[in-house]
Amino acid sequence: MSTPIILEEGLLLRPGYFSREQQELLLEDVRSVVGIAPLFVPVMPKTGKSLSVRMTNCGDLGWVTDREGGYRYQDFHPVTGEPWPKIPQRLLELWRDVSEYDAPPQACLVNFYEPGAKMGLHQDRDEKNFKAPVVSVSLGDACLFRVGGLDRRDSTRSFKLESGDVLVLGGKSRLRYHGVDRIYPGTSTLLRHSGRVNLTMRRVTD
Ligand code: MD3
Ligand code: FE
Repeated sequence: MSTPIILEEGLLLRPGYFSREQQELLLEDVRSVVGIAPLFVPVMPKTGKSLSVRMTNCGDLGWVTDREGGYRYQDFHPVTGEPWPKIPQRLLELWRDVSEYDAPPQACLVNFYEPGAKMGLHQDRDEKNFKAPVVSVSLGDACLFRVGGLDRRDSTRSFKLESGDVLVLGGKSRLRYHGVDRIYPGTSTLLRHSGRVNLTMRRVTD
């Protein structure tokens, strides 16, 4: 199952990597993570504007943002103050299968998109390690994903990401601009309501 498709140099799509049954098990994993580390509303540095996604993390480190502290990784939940839960085994196995990186992921960001939520074009550069790839899993409703180049002004291409799809962003693509333009509500029956969950695993240090 799942023929890798090279979308750009270093940007690999594995459509339907996870079967429906595996997606359901992954979603149970996500629900137990959210039970320990509740979703929070991330807020942009300086402006204090809320992002439209809600998020949480698992792993040794989690990505957080607020008005005062800005974008960063920290080892505790910003609301509960508790350490993040462990990364579920199934996701560690995915990383081992597709990352071609020796060490396990340190951070797994969980983004939850309601219909209408989006993520503006940005680069992922809050990590110290750009040699390790980013591995991402989509669950629930499909989305329109956009990827550009290393300069914000570079041209972009758009792709649909569906439930069970895996993206591997490595090499030159690790620092490409990317974002999520829209969610297509009602395109998946995986979640109880409409919406999309994205899981993104990363190395933060070397
Ligand atoms: C392409 N998340 O959390 S995941 C993020 O669907 C983020 O929630 C989006 O962008 C989401 O930072 C996209 C796929 C992804 C992640 C990192 C990338 C694509 C990428 C880095 C470089 C190029
Ligand atoms: Fe990103």
